[in-house]
Amino acid sequence: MRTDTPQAVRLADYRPFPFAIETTRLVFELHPSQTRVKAELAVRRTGAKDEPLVLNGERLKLVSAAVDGQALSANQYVLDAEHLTIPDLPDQFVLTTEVEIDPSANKALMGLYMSGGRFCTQCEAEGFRTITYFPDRPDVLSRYSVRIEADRKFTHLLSNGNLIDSGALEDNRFFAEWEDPFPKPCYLFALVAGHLDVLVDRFITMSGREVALRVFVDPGQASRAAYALDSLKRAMKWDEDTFGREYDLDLFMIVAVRDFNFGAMENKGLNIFNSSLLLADPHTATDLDYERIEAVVAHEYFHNWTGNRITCRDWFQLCLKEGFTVFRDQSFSADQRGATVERIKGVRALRARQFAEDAGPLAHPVRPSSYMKIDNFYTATIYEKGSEIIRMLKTILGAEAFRKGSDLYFQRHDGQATTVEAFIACFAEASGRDLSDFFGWYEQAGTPAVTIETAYDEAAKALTLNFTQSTAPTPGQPDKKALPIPIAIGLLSETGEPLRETEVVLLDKDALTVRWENVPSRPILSALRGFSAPVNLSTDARPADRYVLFAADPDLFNRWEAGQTLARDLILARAAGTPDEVGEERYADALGRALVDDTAEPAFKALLLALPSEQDLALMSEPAEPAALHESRKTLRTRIAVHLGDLLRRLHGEMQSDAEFSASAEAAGRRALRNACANMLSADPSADNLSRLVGHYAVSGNMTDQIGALQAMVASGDAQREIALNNFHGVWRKEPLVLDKWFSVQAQDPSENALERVIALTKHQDFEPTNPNRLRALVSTFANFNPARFHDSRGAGYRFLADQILAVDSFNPMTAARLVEPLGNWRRYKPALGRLMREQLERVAAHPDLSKNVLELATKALG
Ligand code: B3K
Ligand code: ZN
Repeated sequence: MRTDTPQAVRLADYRPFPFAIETTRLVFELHPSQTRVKAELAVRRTGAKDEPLVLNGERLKLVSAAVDGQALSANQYVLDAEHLTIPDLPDQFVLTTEVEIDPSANKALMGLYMSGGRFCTQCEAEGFRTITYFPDRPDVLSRYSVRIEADRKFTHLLSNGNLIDSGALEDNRFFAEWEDPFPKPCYLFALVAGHLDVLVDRFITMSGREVALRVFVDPGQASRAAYALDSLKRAMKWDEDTFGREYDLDLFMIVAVRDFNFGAMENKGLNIFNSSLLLADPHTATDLDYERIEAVVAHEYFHNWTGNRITCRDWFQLCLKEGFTVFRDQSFSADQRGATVERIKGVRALRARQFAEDAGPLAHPVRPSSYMKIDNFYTATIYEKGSEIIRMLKTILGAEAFRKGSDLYFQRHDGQATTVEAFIACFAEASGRDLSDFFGWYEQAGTPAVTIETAYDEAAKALTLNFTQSTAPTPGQPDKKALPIPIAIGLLSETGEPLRETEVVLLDKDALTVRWENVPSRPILSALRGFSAPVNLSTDARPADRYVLFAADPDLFNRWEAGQTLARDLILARAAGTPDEVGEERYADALGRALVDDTAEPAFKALLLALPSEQDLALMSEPAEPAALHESRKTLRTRIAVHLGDLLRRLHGEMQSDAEFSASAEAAGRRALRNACANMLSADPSADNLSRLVGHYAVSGNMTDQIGALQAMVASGDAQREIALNNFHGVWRKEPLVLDKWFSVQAQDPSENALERVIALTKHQDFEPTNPNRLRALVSTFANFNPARFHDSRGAGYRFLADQILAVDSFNPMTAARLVEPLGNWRRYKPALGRLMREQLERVAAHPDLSKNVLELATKALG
């Protein structure tokens, strides 16, 4: 076990930095293993006279340091592994430092590193300190000018802001000079140097300014950036129309890189993207890829205002930029692709990731109050629950007051590093409402449980609704208070006619009773419409009521939700040994009726066909028994596949389009429904169905169809799948992004020997553990999306994951830490499994050279 217990950072300890860095001049002499970085900082004292200047710096070789041109001798500063400290400084001075770094050895992919022969950077949250000595904290804003010198073999040398000069140097080298007029924190600094192709376009802003748009990709890949570029232009326009936000520089650049720890990064004027979230064409990308590209391009662009122009005072305020920006990208996607379908997908992801986090040992508030490694706090809670909070704010205030509040925020805090309190204060002021209770959503972890009980008074034609809320304790927060929960409710008659339009009830105490008059007949409650709050709702509805909602609720989110709840209860009942066969038939019938409803879109029907995932089911049953849940869910799938076989086959045929590929939401919806039918049919592996899947694979003219067929074939367990898998590998082995899919499809193999397959794949020549995409495609997919096989009764799945965590931690701690989560919820599983999970967590935690990242999560998970 490590002996140096890492120190926690606490919100309560925040102190402003005692110096301002007015300008930052950086000169990079790029070299794969010996890059020189010269920094010239114009510093002004803003704090007390006797404060030393403490700069962060890690893995840097200090070559020289000088103040106002006078070289510092060794006794004039203190150097340790993480800081450069200089005492006795004047009130205003210029500090110059020169360091040497080794980008080629950087496999952690933080700071300056190399990917596919090019240089690139990732600084958020604390990567800049591995580039040069600097106050690496988001509240130190500085104006940057950057000079890059590199070998002529590169075509482009890029940094933030505007290109102001470039030219040739001796020794076959050249340079570029960049200037960013907007003060920024160092986490938004970026540099790219490489041999790149570029896709060029322009955008005219709402005030008539022309912005040059550039997307840089690997040579020969420019046409695959077209969708990203189109998404960018739509996002720029949308932000002007919806939030009044105009782009500010004359140039906006995006660069795609293959080795990246997460999705993308919003560096000022120079976004850097994981190539999986940028490159797309119909042959290699699925509709899901297209959808994510659109959303992430928008997300990073939206950060220009929510994150860059207004940034965070400290990393505890991370949700200030992330929650709001996720809300903005979700609203954009809803406008582009349809609100209901996007909301259902959003809620599915929220429940699978954030509700799971909130229910386990890693639960934390949207604004946490302490951390060891901030890298570990880029969580579903900060992002997705952070977005849900903004959504509720809008629901509670109404669209107009919400917009007034956001206008005030942009106007008041432009150019600042600020806090969540300051943000909420703008909405309180603009709406004239007291939002102090609302702030509880940021400070309290855990998913509230809401109950609604109804009583209908036939004689008085009145309905009484009794609401309660409670939140279970989470680590460090034993007592919970009531939060203001907006609950959107409508009423239907027993025959499915609307009885009362949607109304938002604000449940802001532990219990609340509401009485509605003039309700003509016994109503059916449609509550939490559109998932108006991130809570777990239970009501006194009977299954019969849910069938009415499933068939007729005008709120399509709740129509879907009713189907999910019915399916969930049937699967849980069977897993508990009390199957309801009549109920299962009834459900299949109702599903069949929903699938032939001509008014519903194919994309919506595809969502109706997807049963609750095994992970969601595990969250709903304690202790969870993944094997039983898997079997029970499979039984219901088979029943549906048999019962609705003719209909599914018919839809599968009808949804096939031979027309030219379109990336539109409508066309994607048809493909989604076709794939959903194929997937359901794979649960009934009759000769007819299996040959249908083979045919689906053979005729697929785009990656969505191809991967849909391959997934269904793998799910069927039939021997033909090996032929298809081999064929797929042969065709795509030179396309890294497609090969990732090949790994991930196999990681989801439901058959008994899936773990052996996955272990064998870690020895495959195409498995590259240093590439986060490839690693995630195999290892994370297996641990997160193949619960029946990951939770192997002998603990072999857990042992495999622990081995992977330790191996990856030796070179990339941030990515290793992201693998810990599937072991984290060990308390929720049946004791025989929970013990084995715990054992592996203990083994990880006891490793002598563990990173702080993994140590923090493993220790918290062990509790
Ligand atoms: N802000 C980055 C995330 C950085 C993650 C650092 N561990 C991307 C985003 O959320 O837009
Ligand atoms: Zn973000």
